Amino acid sequence: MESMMAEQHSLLLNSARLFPLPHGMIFSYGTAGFRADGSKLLSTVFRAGVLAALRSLRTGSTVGLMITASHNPIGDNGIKIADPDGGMMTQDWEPSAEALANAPDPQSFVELVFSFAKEEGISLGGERSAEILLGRDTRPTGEALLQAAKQGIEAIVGSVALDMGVVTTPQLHWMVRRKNMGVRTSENDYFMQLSESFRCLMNLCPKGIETNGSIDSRLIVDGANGVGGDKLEQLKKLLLGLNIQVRNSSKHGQGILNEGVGADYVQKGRVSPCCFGPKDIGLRCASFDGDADRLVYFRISEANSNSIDLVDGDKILSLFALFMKEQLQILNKSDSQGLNDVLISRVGVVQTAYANGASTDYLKKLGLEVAVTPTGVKYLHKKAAEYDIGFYFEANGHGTILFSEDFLIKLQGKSNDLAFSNAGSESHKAALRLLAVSKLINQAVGDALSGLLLVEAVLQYMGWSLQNWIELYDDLPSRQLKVKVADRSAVITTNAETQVLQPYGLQEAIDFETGKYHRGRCFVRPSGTEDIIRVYAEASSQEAADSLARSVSHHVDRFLGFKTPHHLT
Ligand code: G16
Repeated sequence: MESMMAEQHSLLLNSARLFPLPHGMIFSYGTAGFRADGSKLLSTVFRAGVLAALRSLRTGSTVGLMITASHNPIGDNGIKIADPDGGMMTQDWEPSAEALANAPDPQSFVELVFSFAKEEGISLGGERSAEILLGRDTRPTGEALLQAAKQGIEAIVGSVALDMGVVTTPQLHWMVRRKNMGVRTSENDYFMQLSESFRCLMNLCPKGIETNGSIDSRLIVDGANGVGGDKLEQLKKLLLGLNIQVRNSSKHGQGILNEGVGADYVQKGRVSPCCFGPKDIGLRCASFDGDADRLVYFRISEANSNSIDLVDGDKILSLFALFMKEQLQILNKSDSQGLNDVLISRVGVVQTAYANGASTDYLKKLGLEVAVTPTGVKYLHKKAAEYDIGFYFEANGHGTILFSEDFLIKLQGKSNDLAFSNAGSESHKAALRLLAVSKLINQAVGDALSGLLLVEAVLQYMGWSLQNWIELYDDLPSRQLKVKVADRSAVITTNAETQVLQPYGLQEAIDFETGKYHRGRCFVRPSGTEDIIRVYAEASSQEAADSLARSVSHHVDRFLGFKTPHHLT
């Protein structure tokens, strides 16, 4: 045993020496893992590899490591860690992840690893084995970082890294979840599951609507010059009933990842991405981010081809909520006539402070419980998992629908009963639709590919054009700004990030400005993925929202001593 420990110690120390901490850098575990200039991340990714191996040993299950900086510029990179259920790594481990990433030298890193393993009851030295699925997006620093992650994993005796190649973040999370369920995990399995459940939903569309020609089957998708466009090119070959054209896919090789393209650019700036213009007026368009875990829709505006009508995560959520509620009603209506047992379900929606006030009003009018969490999938996902059916979406396009295991078992049972007693009835079809949604929409994390297919299937079911969807409710005018500051950690917030605690006095200034505007709402928070403070403002007119955002940005400048001008994004 002692010699095994000694072997483990020296393997870890020798490997850690190959990845020294860059001078003067401090790494923080942000909204979605570590993120920084890709050339500075070798030690962080190596250490995250070690951490992932420890997580796998601790849970006795496969975990995942995704090398990506998602919506950030191409020069950045980062790492997201997936827990055995496919969700983000448990928040309990974040402080240790940060401590390991910042250990000043190899020796202290190794000491920390051993003491953390002891605290967590993990026995090092080869008694158990760990398995980690690795993936990366298309960034140029990805391959070198992936090798660093592998070396980190292999520095824990008995650990195995399986390289899944260039994948979207949601694909990797999906693979981890499936692996731990003991079912097939290949990319082909992923494509098959999506295409088959999509086909099933399309086949369950009411007859007549399917063929009435009111819905344009054309859809143009901006792939952010990243991995998502490439994967959609593959997936679309398996899809019937959709005419998808992919632009800005990394394989086309012309544009730069996330530069003037992608969901973040489109949603924050409310502008069309590169390669979209007047020729696309009136067409249904969608945009992914760099690792395809965000989805927004848009339409080139008729009045000005540089501006767009945006359909953001809030409206995707509202469309899904409306559809799902209708299916549950159909199902339970037959029950109230005494045909079957009522399928009790606790349905809830989770949003963040960025949710447009009009969307929250709409969801509440649908009779849904709406919860608010801080920004970050890790918070929203956890909350949504408390419901039988939990919807979560951030306005920026991150989101999914979670089904509890218990509910799915009951739903399957009910569908089987109906197939026997009332096959082909509306309630039977509603049960089948709900089951198909649970297979189509990624249960591990928000997924632009599966989200897009569900949007398309729901629009088809409703017989809705993009215009019908846009008219679901009118967004309150809003504006988001970024303010560069010397130290973003100086801003501390509370109440799901809607109130500033520090610096003292900033909240009073925000309240004062907000009070000047009809239906004014404004908050500021430090980004956990970029070195900036984000400012969000909402008001009854666009001019008022812009003006509120600007004046609050000036206060942020004033309080945090920033010298260069902030800019609209
Ligand atoms: C990540 C998180 C999202 C969050 C976004 C922005 O997205 O997964 O939940 O909304 O960062 O966070 P922040 O405002 O703190 O910068 P992504 O797409 O960049 O991985």
